[in-house]
Amino acid sequence: MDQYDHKKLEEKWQKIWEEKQLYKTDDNSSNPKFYALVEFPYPSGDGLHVGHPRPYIGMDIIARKKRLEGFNVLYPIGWDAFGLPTENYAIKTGISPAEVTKNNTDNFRRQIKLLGTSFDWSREINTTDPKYYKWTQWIFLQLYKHGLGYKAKAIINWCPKDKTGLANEEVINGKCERCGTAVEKREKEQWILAITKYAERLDKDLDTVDYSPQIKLQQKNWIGRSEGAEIKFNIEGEEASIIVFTSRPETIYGATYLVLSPEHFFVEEFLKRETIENKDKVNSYLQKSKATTEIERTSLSKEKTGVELKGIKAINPATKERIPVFVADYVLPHYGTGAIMAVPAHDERDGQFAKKYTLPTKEVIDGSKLINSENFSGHSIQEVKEELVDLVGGKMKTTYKLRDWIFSRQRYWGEPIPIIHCAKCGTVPVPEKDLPVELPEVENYHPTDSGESPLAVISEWVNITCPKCGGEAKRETDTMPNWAGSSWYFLRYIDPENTNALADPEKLKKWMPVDWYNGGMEHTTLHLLYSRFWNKFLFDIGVSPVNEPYQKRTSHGFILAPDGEKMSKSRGNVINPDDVVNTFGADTFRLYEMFMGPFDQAVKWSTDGILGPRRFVEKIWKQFEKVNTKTTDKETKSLLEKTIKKVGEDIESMHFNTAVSTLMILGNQFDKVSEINQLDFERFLIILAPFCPHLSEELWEKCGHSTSIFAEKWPAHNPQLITEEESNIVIQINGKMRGLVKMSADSEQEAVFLAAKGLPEMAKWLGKTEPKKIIYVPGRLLNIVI
Ligand code: ANZ
Ligand code: ZN
Repeated sequence: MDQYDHKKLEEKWQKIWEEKQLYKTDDNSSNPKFYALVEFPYPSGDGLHVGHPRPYIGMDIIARKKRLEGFNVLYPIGWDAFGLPTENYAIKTGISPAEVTKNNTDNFRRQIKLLGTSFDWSREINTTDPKYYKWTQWIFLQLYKHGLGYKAKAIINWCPKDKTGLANEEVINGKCERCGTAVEKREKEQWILAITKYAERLDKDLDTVDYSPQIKLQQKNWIGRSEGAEIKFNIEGEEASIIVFTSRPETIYGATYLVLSPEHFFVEEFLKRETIENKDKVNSYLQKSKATTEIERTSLSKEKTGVELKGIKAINPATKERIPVFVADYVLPHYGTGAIMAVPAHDERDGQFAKKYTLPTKEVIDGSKLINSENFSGHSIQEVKEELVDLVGGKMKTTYKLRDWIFSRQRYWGEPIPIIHCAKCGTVPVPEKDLPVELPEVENYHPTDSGESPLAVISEWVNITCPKCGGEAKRETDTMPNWAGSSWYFLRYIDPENTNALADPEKLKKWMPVDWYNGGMEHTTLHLLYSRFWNKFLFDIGVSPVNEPYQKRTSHGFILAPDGEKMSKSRGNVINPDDVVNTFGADTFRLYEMFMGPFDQAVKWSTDGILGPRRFVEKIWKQFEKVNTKTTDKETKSLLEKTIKKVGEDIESMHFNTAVSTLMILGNQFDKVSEINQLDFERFLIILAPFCPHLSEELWEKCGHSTSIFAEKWPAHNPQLITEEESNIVIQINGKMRGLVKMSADSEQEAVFLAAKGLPEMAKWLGKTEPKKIIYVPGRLLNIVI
């Protein structure tokens, strides 16, 4: 037999698969559908590193198994190609981002193909392609027309170096995630999407999907649903009042002071007054708190600061007591009403604050009962909560932490927002027939010095006639954030060439929802939330056929560099998959990536670690010489059945590492025997095929087949041939030991009872009467009560 030559063999099969279009999805197949999705990559100039393929290989294994099980599988890929790195490169070099993107995607495509992945490349999409972003713009227009897109002044994080607004998650410890410059706050007119209108559904509908518990929790925390009440506190001797939001209205008898956020409108009102004792102190406090980040403000460990608004008192509507009013930055402007009733006995932050400023603390809750609360004392919280809110004239209210989505950037490399500003007609949407609004060529990709997109200086692009009145008008020059294109891409894969609609409704109905979506841990908050929001909106307007886009969502861990750090060009610790595949082959690479550790956890790359998988592949290659028509011995046969069962289960639960080790154990067993029956070996090849598709195809061919192994059926295991570890199970009658049966430790109660009945010494107890009760300790003891 030939030497194992991974290069020859992998090139051969990749060519055959491409020629036969083996992974091209047939929309007309009547087999049950399975839509497998991975997060499409951002094609950076650095190319793929070995961390990128981990999710592609994992989902590839699932997709291949599903095909073997008879599903019609859709497994697509494309490019999420708008974004800053390409743009910054264009600013530096003057090369257009479109050209850079083309080169980068060519390189990524070549690399991904080398790995023997089973993507349907005929459906490849690119978010920067005008044929694609036409529909991103179209969705924006629908949002706008339904009142969910609006322009407003917003405080944004501003990077003075990149000259761009940053999303909160792009600010790391107060610095720009990309360039490390200290981030400033700026007020700017921004396009905003009203995602908060969907907060309730985004929270509640998590009950209808199969996401890992951790991902659900992340979504829930980000949405931040909180049930509570809004309660009005009057200011003594004035018309003015302050409304607070509390999640613990039952503690109102312990509310000994109020706190306003520095941004609260009443603070400004207050400072307008003629006579204020401590105006300067309040003013200087407001100045100081402006410089503090939100994270510092909410941190429990940070010392609480604040200042009293001297000269006014609020009235606690329950106790009727006069209580002081403070401004303190631990209260945030955009949550609840931006004002709280402080209950130092039961809220930690209030407690710290009260201690520092020696404010009264009053306990009003003991366990789940109220105390020191007049008529309500002695009652349980649940009993009186709503009645109490009623009594003080408040109302029950559900609040969300989620904020509306700031949707503009003042940059070049993004989808132009399809809006026209007319002096006479105001804001006019670009007519749908004029979509896409294409990005024009520019000389210079740098934002203007006043912080506008470079589009703003191309007068022949900006100046346009108003589609409504024909008068002079200007185009919007803001572009969309890089979250836009990925908020609906799963719909486009279903019908990527469609020019009349974002996708054909019949095809959407056939393929949606995505059956299984796997992606990075870092995208399980925002991307997941944004795309669920867009899909829900599209569902509401009759475009998407489903309320939730993803039936199942899992995530994978990063692959770290051998030094334990994140791989990055600047650290010089990147491992390029091209080199690994060149030396060891794609099959070995795939096996190693799945074998190196639990799929959902971070693992370090180790070039030594890949030797084991390589030896396994070579071993299997040689074992073909033992294949013949004789019967496989009992022990090997039993292990094969076990392996088929375990590998199937492990793939379904993404326990790829234990699936690989199970395959390796079988490989060792094959080594010990002198012959393997061909049919048994073929069943083994089929379960190996999702992991090592090239090797399996080649050996399958050597077994005499002329069609692809992927046209086969996933084998069923034979449970009767699985000999488990046997154990002695004690049989008791009414608690006394009367016999022993030797059986598999995972036998069911029914089987053990039957075996016990078969023991001759049991006849006198179990002969005629039915037992009253049977108690079974699996694998150890069966107590029959008669
Ligand atoms: C009285 C109280 C007593 C509170 C108690 C808590 C415990 P969650 O549950 O996260 O929704 N709060 C309200 N608005 C705030 C704001 N803008 N900035 C900072 N804190 C604010 O939190 C709701 C609780 O957080 C509210 O209930 C309020 O304090 C505080 F034993 O009111 B509570
Ligand atoms: Zn007009």
